[in-house]
Amino acid sequence: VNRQPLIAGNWKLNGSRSSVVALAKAVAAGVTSPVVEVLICPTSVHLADVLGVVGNSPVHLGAQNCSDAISGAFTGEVSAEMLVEFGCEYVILGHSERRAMFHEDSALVAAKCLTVQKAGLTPILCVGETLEQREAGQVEEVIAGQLDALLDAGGVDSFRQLVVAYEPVWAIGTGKTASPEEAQAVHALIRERISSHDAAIGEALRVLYGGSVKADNAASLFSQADIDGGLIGGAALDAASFLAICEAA
Ligand code: G2H
Repeated sequence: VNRQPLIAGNWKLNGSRSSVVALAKAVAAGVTSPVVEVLICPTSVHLADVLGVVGNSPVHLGAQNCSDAISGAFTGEVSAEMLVEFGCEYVILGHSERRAMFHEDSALVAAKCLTVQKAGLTPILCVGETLEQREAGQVEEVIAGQLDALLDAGGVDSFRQLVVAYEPVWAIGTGKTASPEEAQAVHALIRERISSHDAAIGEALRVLYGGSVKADNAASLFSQADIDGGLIGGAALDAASFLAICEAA
């Protein structure tokens, strides 16, 4: 199977209207390769401005979170249909920051995945273990639990229109990166878990690596057999670094 590499910029809680427009312009101007799919995910309030820049470019647009509800009395939430209306094709769900700071559990993240898929969005489902869990030898168990929540809720078919991002929590924003071999081992586990339910879906599933990916470590990560691109935080806020990472994919 030929899986198209995906490089996704997770801009997190950063930027002003003018700075995100400038960043989006620089990214759009620098994307030349049709081989790599390039995605940027600004905050929801910046989507309209960024859509104005990338709407007619090869750069795809995504959001960082979404409600599991369709509409109604859910103060402060943003719905999948709203994201679609603002040009989003993807939405990051279950990022470790949301799991840790906003108390999202795997059942809620699974519900969100199913809701956004119904609206036509592709979830980027984030999974990953903490340092404590790694040191306790629980990597496989933790990742399996995070994947199984969606397998239980939606079956293996819910992995057809979905991307998984493996983000070891200890590597996020810390400057520590999993070695290419460490990451590959977990990516292979993830693919295997889905393949055991449906070989074709597992084979087609794109699994991104995230956690302190930089221009100088990207190529060695992306050269691994089961690493199909990256979810990029800090380095995505600098157009030159982000474009260099896209080139490495
Ligand atoms: C992990 C990643 C992007 P960073 O959160 O999702 O951020 O590259 O800054 O570690």
